[in-house]
Amino acid sequence: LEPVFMAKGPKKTVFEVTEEYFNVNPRYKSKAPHVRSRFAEDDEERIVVKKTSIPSLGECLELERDENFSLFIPKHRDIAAKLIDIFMDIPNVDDLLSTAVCVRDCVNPYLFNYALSVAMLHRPDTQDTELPPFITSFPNKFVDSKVFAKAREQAMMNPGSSREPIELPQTASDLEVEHRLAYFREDFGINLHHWHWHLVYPIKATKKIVDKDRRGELFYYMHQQIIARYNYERLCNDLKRTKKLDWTEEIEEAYFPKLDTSSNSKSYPARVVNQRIRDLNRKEAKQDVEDLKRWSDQIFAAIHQGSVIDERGCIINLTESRGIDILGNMVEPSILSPNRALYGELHNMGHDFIAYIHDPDNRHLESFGVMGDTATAMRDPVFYRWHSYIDDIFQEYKATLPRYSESQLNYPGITVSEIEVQSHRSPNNTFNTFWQQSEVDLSAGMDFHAEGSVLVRFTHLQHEPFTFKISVNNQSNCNKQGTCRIFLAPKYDETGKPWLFRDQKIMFIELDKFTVDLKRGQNIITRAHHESTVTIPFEKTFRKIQAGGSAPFNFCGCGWPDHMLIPKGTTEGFASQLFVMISNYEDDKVTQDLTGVCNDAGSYCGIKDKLYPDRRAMGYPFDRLPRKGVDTLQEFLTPNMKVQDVTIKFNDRMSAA
Ligand code: CUO
Repeated sequence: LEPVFMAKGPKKTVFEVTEEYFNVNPRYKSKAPHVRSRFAEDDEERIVVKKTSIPSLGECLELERDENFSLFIPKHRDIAAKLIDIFMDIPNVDDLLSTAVCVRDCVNPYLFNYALSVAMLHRPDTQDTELPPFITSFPNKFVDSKVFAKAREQAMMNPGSSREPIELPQTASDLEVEHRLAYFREDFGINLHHWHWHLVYPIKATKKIVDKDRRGELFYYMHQQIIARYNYERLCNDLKRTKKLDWTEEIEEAYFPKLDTSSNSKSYPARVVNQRIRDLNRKEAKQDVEDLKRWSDQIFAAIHQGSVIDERGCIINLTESRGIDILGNMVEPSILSPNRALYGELHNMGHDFIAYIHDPDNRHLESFGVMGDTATAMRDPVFYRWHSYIDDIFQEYKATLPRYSESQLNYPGITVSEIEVQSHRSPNNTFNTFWQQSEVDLSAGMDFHAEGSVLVRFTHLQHEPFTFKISVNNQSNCNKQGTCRIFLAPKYDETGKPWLFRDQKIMFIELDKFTVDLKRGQNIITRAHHESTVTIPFEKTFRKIQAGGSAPFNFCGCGWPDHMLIPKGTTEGFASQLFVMISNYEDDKVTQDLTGVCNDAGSYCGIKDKLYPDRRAMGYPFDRLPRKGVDTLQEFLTPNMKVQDVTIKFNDRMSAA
């Protein structure tokens, strides 16, 4: 029996079980003498599975161990919520471990990992225990299945000794233009971020776990930023922005995942070109396509009325401050939706319809495709088409809000006079990108005994280190504080024309946001890329399990990967606009104690158990239509903002990490 989570480091962990354990897990009974014989070794950590630790699992056992698990399937969510509750209710860590050992051996492994991970993120007594990166637990959800055959072969031929890294095969062909974006969609760090985000913000669990500050708004904003980033990359690759999905039409884009759903080597189903979603009639998911129309009609009606109707028939106004949060929870929806009967399951069921497009009535006995899983959904081009549709709903709502007046944007007395990007070895105002090769050890997630490491070498985008240098003049009579907001957008649209502000505003990607002290007179602010509150560093994305880990890493697993902070650009240099704004801290400030809390990537992930660290609407100042008479970015600017033309230059070379 392999360890559940290596909570105490890389020492081998064994479990002592009682007769009751075999009542729950009878399939191990025949192996009992073998299991017990391992208890004698000195250097092993021993965990006793107590009789009292065997919970009543009920419906948690209904999901077969070899099935795939999806947060978008209501039944799976219900089971997960139940298992999260079981883990949350256990009084102490020893008992949690003991129960986890027992549960692990009889429930579906993805369900187990998800529920235990959510519980460990939210239990006060497991805050210092690291979760292993999901990619090392379930590499099959990230890595081409060919790699595992090679790893097995290597392990047999070369047991225990140092092995050559296995090269991740290319999954892009020149014939399919969508493959130009494979480096983004299949990036390990991006998919890990998305999986982790949904772990931190579950759709269903106890209210205490789900009801985080501005959760619905963050669902909107984090996914809006993903779409903005994807569209940016598309323009860099000579492609148009992604088209929002019209579910009544065929989906032009195909997707072939080349992943296995589990260690039993069943492939993730593919989607060929020109498929259309159809009514679902499966045991785990029954829904008519027509329901999407019904739900979206109700949602749009609510947006235009400026209010929603809750389950008791009460009217709740979509106010300027709270409206987007209500709408986010309602469109997703999470259990915080004000009325699931009326507004339905729009976004989640959209994932399901697409995920089952190849077998909507289960006649072929096929499981769901990558869109059914938050760890894999971002690999598929249709993810961005579906989320563009979802984002359009939020943009429709944002267009109903009062526009920011000049006084809501300006910071009197504060002028941003100059901004500059300083990179090593290149002219100022240039971001440099290139390919980099890195390695990750996936031995922990192998289903065979992989003594030693199983290194996989993969290629990812990377940018040169850079620093922002921002000159700010404080002409007021006092020292001041401000929030420095840094965004980047393409300078031209796909036809090469300058943008209208109303279109460019949703193309801005956030690069950083931080508080600054401004003394009277001239101030120079310098800020390095690795300080960004959008990202987590490469090492954290792929962090190793440290012996006796003490830092509260769990929440920090959420964050855009630093290596994808800057879009790819082009070899000639991709014209972009860097935007910097200093807003009045008095209007942004959120007073709370953040000592000892991980707040690496607050912009897209929030801060655990704390308020979102910025009082403004997420995406401010680009989240609303501009004031009357403003058609261009230049016209939008107030003295506390500045735009600088910059270039993103891609160097088509390969560098080792
Ligand atoms: Cu993150 Cu649709 O919500 O994938």
